Amino acid sequence: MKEFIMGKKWRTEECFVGIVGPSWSGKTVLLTALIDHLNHHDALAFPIGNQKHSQITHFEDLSLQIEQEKNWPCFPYRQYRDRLVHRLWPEKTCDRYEYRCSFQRSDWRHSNAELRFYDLPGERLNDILMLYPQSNTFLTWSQAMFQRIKENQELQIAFQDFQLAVDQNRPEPELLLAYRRGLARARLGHHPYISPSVFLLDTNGIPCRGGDIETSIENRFSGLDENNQFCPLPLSYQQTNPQRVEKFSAIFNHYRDTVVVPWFQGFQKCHALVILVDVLEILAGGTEIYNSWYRLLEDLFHTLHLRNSTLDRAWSGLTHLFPRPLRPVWIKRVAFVATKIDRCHPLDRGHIDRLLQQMTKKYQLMLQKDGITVKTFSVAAVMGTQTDPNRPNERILIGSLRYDPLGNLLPANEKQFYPVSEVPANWPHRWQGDGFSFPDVYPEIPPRLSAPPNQIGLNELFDFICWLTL
Ligand SMILES: Nc1nc2c(ncn2[C@@H]2O[C@H](COP(=O)(O)OP(=O)(O)OP(=O)(O)O)[C@@H](O)[C@H]2O)c(=O)[nH]1
Ligand SMILES: [Mg+2]
Repeated sequence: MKEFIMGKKWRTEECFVGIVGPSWSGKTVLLTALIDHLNHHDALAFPIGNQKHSQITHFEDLSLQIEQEKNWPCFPYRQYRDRLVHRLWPEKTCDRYEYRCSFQRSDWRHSNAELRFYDLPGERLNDILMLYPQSNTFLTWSQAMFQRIKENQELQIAFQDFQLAVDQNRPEPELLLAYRRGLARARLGHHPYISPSVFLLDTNGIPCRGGDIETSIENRFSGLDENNQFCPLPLSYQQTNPQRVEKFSAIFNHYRDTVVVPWFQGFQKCHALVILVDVLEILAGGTEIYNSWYRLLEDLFHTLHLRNSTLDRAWSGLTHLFPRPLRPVWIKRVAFVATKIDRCHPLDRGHIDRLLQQMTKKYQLMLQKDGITVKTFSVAAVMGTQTDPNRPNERILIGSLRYDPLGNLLPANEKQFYPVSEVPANWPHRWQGDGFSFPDVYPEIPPRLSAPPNQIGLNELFDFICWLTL
């Protein structure tokens, strides 16, 4: 009885966490590794709390609750962990997912914690303009899309046939085909704003494949299906072709409400946002890729409702007075996270945080001004590399490379020594991606179920998002 009373926690600290980032930024791997560490907590491998020796106990997977609610599908953590054991990264995410768990912390005397995580396919971020109040109708979205194309030389080239088809008021099938070809060119050039994002990943989870334009557009639609496609149209169309505008508006509204709004609503309920920035991928991509990520961050902050008034702040102290379902929720913490830092040499890992700081400074200041706590982290959720103990000062790593120099997939073979680039201390003003190389490697995790993967920085990120009462 005494034990029962001593072990009883009187309050539940809830924290809903949205993990956001473009496709391939490392969201699913990060969440899989984090859950594994919480589930099998070892204070030495995953030090948390002020003294860095707090312990997580009474971990409970609450997937059953999610299944019963039938709202979001449940994040398949165990399946992803098993893939990692077999040296396969998790599959790319094709649906939205939720994971829910509860646990106690030895440094929390009176509360236990309930955490909910939300993971999405990164492609859906491309539709973010559809949520922004200034571009959430068909005509305003169209205007915003044309503006984005106008501002970027490469996009202008990608969409020049489409622009011509619009100017010549071509029939609808020609217009849609020209737009799909533009989307395919933008995809091959790794540009964002491939919207509607179902062109890249349809609602059945089938991704766009193909290394050339014609294969990329095969069986791909600029909308939910062949009969429900739309493309941006200029304002002048309202006078010259009102029926087409009306038709596309109806299709756009349906798409926005069924594909885009539901994920947004999930994120709107979050207390913390984890925004992933693949700094090494950006370095290896060049200035264009940096600019795309930068614009995406801008759009994200324009769209999400953040706590931004004195009244909001006053409310935040009173939320515990409300019954749980009625508690007001807003984002209180934002973590900017550079991922996959095991792909560069330990000598340079300090520079990654510096680059992340430089890239996100504007948004950090904006968030802090709104009373939101912000921090940057450099994380390797699952280590795939080691350093050469005999050459600690040379930029040589040991790992099992996934691709040969021609881009052909290699089997998960023996490890090899390979060179990596030096990470600069500051972002260059202009650079070509081919000057940097941080090769993709196969993952390494212990097959034993209670042994989570080696990580860097994930524990600090967890402490930041979990420390709700501050
Ligand atoms: N070395 C290393 N590679 C990683 C790590 N995390 C992710 N990766 C690599 O990045 C790829 C994408 O990771 P995911 O977690 O699937 O990316 P995502 O953001 O969920 O992507 P979508 O599901 O497409 O939105 C993986 O297949 C790995 O190749 C990491 O911690 N270390
Ligand atoms: Mg994913």
